[in-house]
Amino acid sequence: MRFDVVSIFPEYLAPLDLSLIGKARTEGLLELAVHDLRTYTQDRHRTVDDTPYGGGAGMVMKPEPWAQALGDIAEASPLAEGSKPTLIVPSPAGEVFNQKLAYELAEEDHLVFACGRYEGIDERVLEWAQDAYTVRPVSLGDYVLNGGEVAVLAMVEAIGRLVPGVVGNPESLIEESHSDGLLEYPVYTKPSSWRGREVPEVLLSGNHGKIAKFRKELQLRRTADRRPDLIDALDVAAFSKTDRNVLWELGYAVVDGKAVLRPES
Ligand code: JBK
Repeated sequence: MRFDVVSIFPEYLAPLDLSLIGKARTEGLLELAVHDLRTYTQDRHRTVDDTPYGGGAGMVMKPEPWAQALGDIAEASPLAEGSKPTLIVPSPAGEVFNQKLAYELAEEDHLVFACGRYEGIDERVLEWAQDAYTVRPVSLGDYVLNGGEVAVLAMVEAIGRLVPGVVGNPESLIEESHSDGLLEYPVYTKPSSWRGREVPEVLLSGNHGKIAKFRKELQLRRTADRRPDLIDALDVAAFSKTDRNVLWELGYAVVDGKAVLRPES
């Protein structure tokens, strides 16, 4: 898998030299190049922004440096003639990034990330780029960042770790993919008694059936508490009687395979 990242702050991407992703690059599992957008400018001041047509606060990224950068990167793509690299444009106006999209993008062989700063990139760049790229504006979530770089760090890590061989122990990937739409259960390690706090006794019992049941109940409880949106999305028809009973205790009834809050709760 090849990644190209274009940014006016290439040093921002330095963490990608570290840890899991850095090791995968050293081992040749991932190729990653960071390009400084300013090297694609033509003027003495290496200008990348200008004032917005129609008015408004802030500046907009000029189209031509982007066309030069993205044109060069598309030309150098390792993909066969006739298949397009995917251009990911981090933007609060994009589709929301999630694990499903991470899996989908991990199947691609060439991903290019365009990091905007200021109020964003001239919209015509995204239209023009569709000739050479599959263009996808993608958002990390509903909050304001100063630019796309931090979003790219998160997406490259989430996608890169799904590439075969990048995560040393593939068991950890399998466990996540089985996470069935619920938040993870809490974890504990030694000592079993720490500053007056005990590890739940069942986890010391060696009874794997009881442990699995305990963990599933905690998953359901914390999901209902912290992420009720995930409860709404569950396919409860596939749930065991035990899990349905936990949902009932948490105030949900099952209607047409969906968990719905009981009116009286
Ligand atoms: C945001 O990916 N994002 O979520 C993102 C990218 C660039 C600027 C932003 O404010 N939220």
